[in-house]
Amino acid sequence: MPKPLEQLPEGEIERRYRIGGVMTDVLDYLTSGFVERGFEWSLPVVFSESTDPLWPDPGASIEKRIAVEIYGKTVRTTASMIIHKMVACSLLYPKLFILSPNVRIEKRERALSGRHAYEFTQLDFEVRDASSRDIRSLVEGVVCGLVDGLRRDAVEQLVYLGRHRTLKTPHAPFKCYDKEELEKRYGEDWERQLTLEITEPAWVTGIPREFYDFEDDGKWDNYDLILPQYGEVLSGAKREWEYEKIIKKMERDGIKKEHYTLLLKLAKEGRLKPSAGAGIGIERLVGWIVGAQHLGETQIFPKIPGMVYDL
Ligand code: ASN
Repeated sequence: MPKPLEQLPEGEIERRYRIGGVMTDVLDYLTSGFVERGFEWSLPVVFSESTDPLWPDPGASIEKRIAVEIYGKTVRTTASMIIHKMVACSLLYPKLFILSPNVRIEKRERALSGRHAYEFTQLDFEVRDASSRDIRSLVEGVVCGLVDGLRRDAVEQLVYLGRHRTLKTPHAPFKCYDKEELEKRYGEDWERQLTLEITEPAWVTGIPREFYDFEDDGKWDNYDLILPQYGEVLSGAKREWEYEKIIKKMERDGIKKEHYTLLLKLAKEGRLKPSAGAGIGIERLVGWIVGAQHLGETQIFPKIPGMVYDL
């Protein structure tokens, strides 16, 4: 399990320094890539009345939800900026991205997965009037360009980390699997099995989950990006924008409508616009690139489920 910074032996400090170098290159590439593609870069928020319900989500495992009272109102810490993205994308920026801290108090047994942290960073982005296909092509371009760029410019770090030979530039378009088909083939453990089977990043589509992902007649227009030997690094979807549909899904899922007052008001007034987007887990992406055993190795101040260090 990754130790806190002040307890790391010298050799490990050197390794972390190299991982940090890759992190800098990844953030540099991603942020400039999105800016060059015409996205506005917005700053994140921490407290809001509405945040991602993370429910129902087959992948969620939340031990505790954080809600505090400030100025006479109950606010929640950001679980993801999905609601903010949908609103900002409808009312202001047709294309935007945010590097946002996400707080998810995962169950403590998830410390062992090596892929969970109770605080992590997402590059969350959204595009007005986009289709799922548009977003998947965009992501494929970004991922291929990123790996290509690192293989060219971060040779020293990748050689040191033992990844220069094994990290290969993927080929777009990535393979695409239907979640139901995978479940038929592998059963409930489909994600792990797929992770072991693939040698390049691959898409999984049609995953039943939160109300904001678009669903038509039981068919979900959403996607996860799965990295070989690693697992899910990105999730996204085309979004719901119509009031009646959102209300129906919230009622079906037992979501508290009073936590989504503004979103519902905008949808009712027809001010919520169709969009699609996704969020990339930065620590997971970097963890895969550098070959980390635990994503806490990519965080200077690890936030491992169940373990609260000083910083
Ligand atoms: N960022 C994700 C999305 O865009 C949502 C999430 O993180 N739960 O769909």
